[in-house]
Amino acid sequence: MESSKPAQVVKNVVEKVADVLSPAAPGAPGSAPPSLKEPTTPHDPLPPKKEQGAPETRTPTGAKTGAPATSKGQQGAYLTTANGARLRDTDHSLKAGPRGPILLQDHHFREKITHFDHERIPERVVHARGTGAHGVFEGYGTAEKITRAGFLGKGKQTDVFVRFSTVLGSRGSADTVRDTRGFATKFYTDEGTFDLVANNMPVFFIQDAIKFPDVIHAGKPHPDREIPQAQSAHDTFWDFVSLHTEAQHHTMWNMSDRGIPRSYRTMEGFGVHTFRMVDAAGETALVKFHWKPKLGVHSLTWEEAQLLSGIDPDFHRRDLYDAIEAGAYPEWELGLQVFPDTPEETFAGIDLLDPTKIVPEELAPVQPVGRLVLNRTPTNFFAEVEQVAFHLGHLPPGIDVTNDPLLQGRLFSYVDTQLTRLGGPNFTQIPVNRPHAPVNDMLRDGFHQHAVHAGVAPYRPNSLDGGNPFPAGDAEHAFVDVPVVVTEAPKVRASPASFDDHFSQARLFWLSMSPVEKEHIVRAYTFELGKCYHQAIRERQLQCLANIDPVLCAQVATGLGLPVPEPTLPLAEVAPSPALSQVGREWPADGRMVGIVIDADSDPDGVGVVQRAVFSAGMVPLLIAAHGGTVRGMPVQRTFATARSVEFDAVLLAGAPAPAPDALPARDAKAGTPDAVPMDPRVLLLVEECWRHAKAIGAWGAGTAVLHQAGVAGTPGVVTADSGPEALDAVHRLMALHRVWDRFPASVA
Ligand code: HDE
Repeated sequence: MESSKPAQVVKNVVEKVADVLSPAAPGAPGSAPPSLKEPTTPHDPLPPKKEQGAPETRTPTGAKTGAPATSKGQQGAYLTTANGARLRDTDHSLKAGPRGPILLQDHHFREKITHFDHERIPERVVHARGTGAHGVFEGYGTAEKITRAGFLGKGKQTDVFVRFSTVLGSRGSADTVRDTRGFATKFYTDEGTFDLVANNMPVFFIQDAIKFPDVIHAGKPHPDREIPQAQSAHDTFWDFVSLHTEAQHHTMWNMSDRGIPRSYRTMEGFGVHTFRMVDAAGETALVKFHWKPKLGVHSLTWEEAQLLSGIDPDFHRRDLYDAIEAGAYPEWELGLQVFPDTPEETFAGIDLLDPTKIVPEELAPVQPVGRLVLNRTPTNFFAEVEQVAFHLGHLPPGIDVTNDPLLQGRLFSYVDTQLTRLGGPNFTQIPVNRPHAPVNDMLRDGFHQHAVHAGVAPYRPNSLDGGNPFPAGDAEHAFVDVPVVVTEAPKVRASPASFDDHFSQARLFWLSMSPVEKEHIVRAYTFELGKCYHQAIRERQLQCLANIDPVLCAQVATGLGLPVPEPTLPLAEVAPSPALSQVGREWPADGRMVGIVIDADSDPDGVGVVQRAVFSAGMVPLLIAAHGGTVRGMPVQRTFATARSVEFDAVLLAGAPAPAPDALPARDAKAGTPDAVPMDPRVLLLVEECWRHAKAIGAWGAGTAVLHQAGVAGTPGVVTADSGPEALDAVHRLMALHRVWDRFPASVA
């Protein structure tokens, strides 16, 4: 097993192994916590907790290397007011006697309560639920021939902040719902901030920004009873997309496994629109942006996604932070599809301004231009993740927009919404939004102004401030709008005829899927339409499916118990794009979770060897046992009460735990199985679910009995071995394929 990590990551992992595997590690269960003093006098914050194995939690001061210099709060020992006066008491309001009314003069009470009353800001109208991380982008230099953007230069490193999100749910909604995901990146380049505000799907529901309120109103909860939360499985959504058929391609992506990513780390990202790049000589090219995850594209199964919504609604947040804090830094390559900038703005007959269309990678390969590594979690969620503000108009010299009507509308919307959300026009001064390039604008005053601008002449021309600031020219790397010719045309509310094709690429996507992926799509449509109350809406969407593919339509119609409609349009002749399928390739398993079940007789030395091997393969081992604390000196990270299969990417069985006193009633041992011994039913459930979700399972020694009793022994992706390392080796190889695909039924060829 080879680890593909850089030296620093390996170092982190090795240190972590030492920490977590040592029963005497500070804070480990069973060891005496060294600094757990009662909070009566000021003392140093607690060291990071080790109990749960994965995350290295920050100190409460946020004083971790890399925290921005602006970070403050809870640094000192003594409590003060917002103005710095030390306080003697914050637990009692100032009253007229111990039983009397509160006095208006209690300025500390009023400051504390008033600030609290205003702690919440409006959530984003879309993409409210999200998380983020800091990192570094390094250019390869390969894009230098088409753009003068300096951050893409060879070896150039640029700080970044990335925010991932779902679209429809509120800020407190679950991470694993079926939805599109946002993937917005802020590059703090030397030439001004560049925001690549992308999604994990390359197409959008609508072709014109003016339809955005329509599609979002349809997708959000019903206005009368405000349900369902973060779901597209309801009448208003399907009502809209079945009538507004340009949504059908994006809807197909949502119904595919792309709608339920395993992790933010395993998502592709797409700029969706075509952008224009310009080189130093003023030559232009059209491009589409792609993020390619180093770990490959990997999704949850629908049942996992549903279980996680209840068991761990923060699953994607936790996954991102755990991976970064364990040193398994998520990585993506930035790639470009490049097209000649012709007056038609088409490629291979595809209109590059139509955001409901892709250009298959087989026709225009994605060319890598740089690498993104996320290596630092936020110090303060609100300050960074909530307050970050992206905008498509944040463009460095060398990148410009096109006339895609969706892109054009977005250029207006982002700042407009941020003015309300962030309370005024000065939000670029918030630390996470501050450019790293020097700023010398003539914008002044307004709510929440933090700058103390010197000078008297924020206007041009002037002589009082020495004529400053001066406009820059090419030599000073000024941003220049590409002088694209605007054709003489009447002013109209209309779309080009090339935007009329709404079904061919939905069909292309469907035909590009493997049988198991098709099966998942059929089930997703059947589930979602099955949740609609109105039969007319189901029938109308079936009609759309008939125009995409007869097999898809027939399977969904069968599931719904409805007749199969005839297509109303000829089926498009399209060549599949194998690059769209997630099945059939191998990927590194970095940062994935391996559950190891032990019982009261498990051998600590043997289990320790397996734990270290899991770590050195770049993954995180979590010991699961009947109770917390330690088992034969081994620190336990999960118990049968806290563990559920959905948290793990694979499970190893190093024991066959007998029913614990607090277990639910045990199922009778399966008659006729070789090891029909009483077993904790929660372990059987764990194994059964892992099997159902097509995860690799390995066992050795006593653990093999669990396989027999769960009825999965000898089936694909279930490994028995003579030793733990051998079982792990086989399981690790299976994990590279992401799932044991053979286990899924695939009735749709
Ligand atoms: Fe957005 N979008 N969007 N969008 N979008 C917002 O801006 C909008 C679209 C995307 O993590 C809002 O600050 C319009 C496509 C992401 O902070 C808002 C249209 C793509 C995020 C807005 C689109 C996106 C947003 C809400 C149709 C993929 C989260 C809060 C013309 C390429 C950014 C905010 C974050 C957020 C408007 C369509 C991606 C309302 C009008 C297409 C990743 O301004």
